[in-house]
Amino acid sequence: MSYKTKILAMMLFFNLSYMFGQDCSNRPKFTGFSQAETDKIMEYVCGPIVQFHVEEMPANHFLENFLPWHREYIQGLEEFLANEGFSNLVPLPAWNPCDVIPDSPPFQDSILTNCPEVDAMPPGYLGESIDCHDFETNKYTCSELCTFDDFEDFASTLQADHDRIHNAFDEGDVVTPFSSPQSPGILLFWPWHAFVDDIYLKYQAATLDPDLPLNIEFVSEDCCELTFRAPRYCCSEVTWSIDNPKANSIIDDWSTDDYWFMTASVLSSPGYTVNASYTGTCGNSKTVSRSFISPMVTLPTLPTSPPLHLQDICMDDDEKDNCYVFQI
Ligand SMILES: [Cu+2]
Repeated sequence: MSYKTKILAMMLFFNLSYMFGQDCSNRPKFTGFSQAETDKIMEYVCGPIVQFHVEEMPANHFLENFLPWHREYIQGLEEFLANEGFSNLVPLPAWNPCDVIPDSPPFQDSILTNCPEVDAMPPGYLGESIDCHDFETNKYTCSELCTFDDFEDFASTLQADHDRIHNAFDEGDVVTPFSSPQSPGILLFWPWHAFVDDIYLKYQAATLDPDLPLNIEFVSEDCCELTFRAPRYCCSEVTWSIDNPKANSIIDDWSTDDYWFMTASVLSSPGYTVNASYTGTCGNSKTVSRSFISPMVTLPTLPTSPPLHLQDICMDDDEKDNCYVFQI
C-alpha cells in the first residue's frame, strides 16, 4: 500500500468514526490513556493547575473568554506532555460525549481518576454512555456552524451545551466534582475540553476567523522539487499557487490529517512566493503567502555589458574562483 493510499484509508476510517454528530475533527478520538499517561497527566494537573481553574472561574467562564481561555489551558498540558516525551498525546485526543467513557485507564478502581484534593467521582461510569444532548445532533457540523449569527451567538450556545455535559453525572441534588470549579481534577475533563476546543477550531476554520493560525513552511528539497506545507483544518479547503513570472510549476499536492502539502518545481528564478488560499465552509477566503529565495540559484549577478578589458572576470575576492569568460 502506497503512502498516499494509506493516508486515504486512515482518513476514511477517521471520517467514519465521526459520523455521529461530528462530520470531521482536528483531534484523534479518545480511547483511554495508558497508566503511564494517566500518571503523567495527573502529575501536571493536580495542585496548582486545578487551583488556577478555580481562581479564574469568573474570568474563564465569561462569554468571550471561555473558548480562548480553555484553549490556552489545554495547551499548557500539551506543552508539558510534549516536553516529557508524550508527544503522542499532542494534540490531546477528544472525547465525544456521545461515545461511551472508555473502560480502560485513565480510570482506576471503577471510578473516574481524580486528583487527591478533589472529591471522588461515584463509581459506575466506565463503559457507560451519558445523555449527550445536542452533541448528538448535527448542530456543530461544518455547514451548521455557518448558521450562527456571529461568534457571540456560537460561543454562548456551545458554552451552554458544554455545561450540560458537566452536569450530566449529577443525580438530583447529588452533584459530582465534574460539575464543580475543580472539574479539571477529574481526568475526563481534558479529553472533554479537547472536544469543545475542536468545535471552536472548526468554527474558526469555517468562518476563517482572524485568529486562526495559518503559516506556510518549507519542508524539503529533492533535487529540483521543493515541498511546502500549511496547516490543515477541517471545515476549510486550500488551493496552492506560486507567484513567479518564470513559470515555476506545481507538480503535486496532497494532505494528511494535520497538513496540506504541495510540491513544486522552482528551478528558474532566484525568488518566488508561495500562496495557500483557504476557503472556509461558510464561504470566506483568506490567502497566506510566504516568499523564499531559491536554493538552486548560485550564479552571481554579472554586469550586463562588461567593459572590453573585462573579458575574463572572477567574482570571488581571491580572483581565482567563480570565474567567467564573456563572449564579446
Ligand atoms: Cu468545562
